[in-house]
Amino acid sequence: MVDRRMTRRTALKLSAAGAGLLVAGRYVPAAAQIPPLPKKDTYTVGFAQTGSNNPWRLGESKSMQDEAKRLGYTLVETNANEDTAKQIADVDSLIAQKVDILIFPPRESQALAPSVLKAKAAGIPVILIDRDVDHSIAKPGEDYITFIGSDFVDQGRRAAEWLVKATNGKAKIIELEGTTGADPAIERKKGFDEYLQGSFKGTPTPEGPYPDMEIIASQTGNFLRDTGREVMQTLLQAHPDVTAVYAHNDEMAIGAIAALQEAGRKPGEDVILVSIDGENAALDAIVDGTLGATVESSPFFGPIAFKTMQQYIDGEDIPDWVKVEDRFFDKSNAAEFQGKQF
Ligand code: GYE
Repeated sequence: MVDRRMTRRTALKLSAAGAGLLVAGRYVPAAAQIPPLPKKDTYTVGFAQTGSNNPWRLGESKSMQDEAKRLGYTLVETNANEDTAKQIADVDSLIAQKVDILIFPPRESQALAPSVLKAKAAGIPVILIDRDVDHSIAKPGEDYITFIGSDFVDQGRRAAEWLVKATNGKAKIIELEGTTGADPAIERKKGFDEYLQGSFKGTPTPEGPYPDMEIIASQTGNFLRDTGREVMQTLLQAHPDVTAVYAHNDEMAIGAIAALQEAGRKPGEDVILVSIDGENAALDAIVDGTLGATVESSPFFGPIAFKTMQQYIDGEDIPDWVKVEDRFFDKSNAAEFQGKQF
C-alpha cells in the first residue's frame, strides 16, 4: 500500500531546491512547501505558551527553557494567560520579530490554525507541541513540520477502561472537560465516551458497550483547578446521585475532590475519580486514596522538540505525528513516582 503522506513528503523534499514541483501534471509553486531552516550556529526560537497557572504549563515551559539553554539557543517566550485572542496576537508578534522557528502549543485547534498558515507565508517553519490544530485548515507535513504529542483519544479510552473495572461496569459519571475547542479536550472526550459506547477510533471494541456506565453531566472546567472545583460544586447540586468523575486533567480532578469533600462526600469511596496528566499532586492524591488513577500526559517537550528541529535542519524525514508514549499511574505504582513528576 502506498502511504500518500510519505509520497507527498518525499516529493516535497525532492523539490527542496525551491524550483517547484509537478503534481499529477500540475505545477505547484515552491511556496506550497514548509519553509526551510538553514544550518546556523545558533537559533532564535519563538515559544508562544498558552498560560502559566498550572503545574503542567510550568513544567512544559521549564523543559523548553532548559533545553534551549543547554543548546545555547535564544528562546523568545510569550504567555497568553489562557486567552486565545492573546495567543494569536503573540504568534503575530513572534512572526514580526522574525524568529527562526516557532514551536508552540495551539490553545484552540481551529482558532490557531490560521496562525500556522501565517507563519508559513512569512517563511517561518512551525513545530506544534502538546496540542494540534485542525487538519482541515492546516496540515502537518505540508503547512507545518509536525505535531509532537500524546494520543489523546487513547488517553480517554484508558481512563474509561480503568473506571469500568473500578466500578464493576456500573456508574453515574460527571465528566469535567478541558478547554472548549482544545485538541486534548475534544479527543479525550471522544476516547472516553466512545469506549463506553463500545467503540474506539471507529472500530467496535472486543469488550462491547457498557450500558450501565452513564454520563449524567459533562461540562468544561477549562483545565483549571479552581474552575473544576466550582463546576463540580454546581453539578453536585443537580446530580447528587453521582458515583464517578472523569476529569480531562489532574488539576480539575483535584478541584473536584475538594468540592466533594466540602459537600460531605468521600472521594475514593462513594465517588471514584480518574483523570489525566500524572502531576505530583495527583500522585499524592492516589497515595491518599482520594484519586483512583491518572493516565500520564507528559509536559516535558524540550528535548524531543529541539531534537525534531535538528532533524528538520538535517533534512531527515519527519512523520506527521511524533507520538509521545504515556505511562499509567494508580495505587500499584504512584508512590514510586511521587515528587518526580511536575
Ligand atoms: O493535559 C493540561 C493542560 O495540552 C496536553 O493542557 C495539554 C493539556 C494538559 O492545561 O493539564
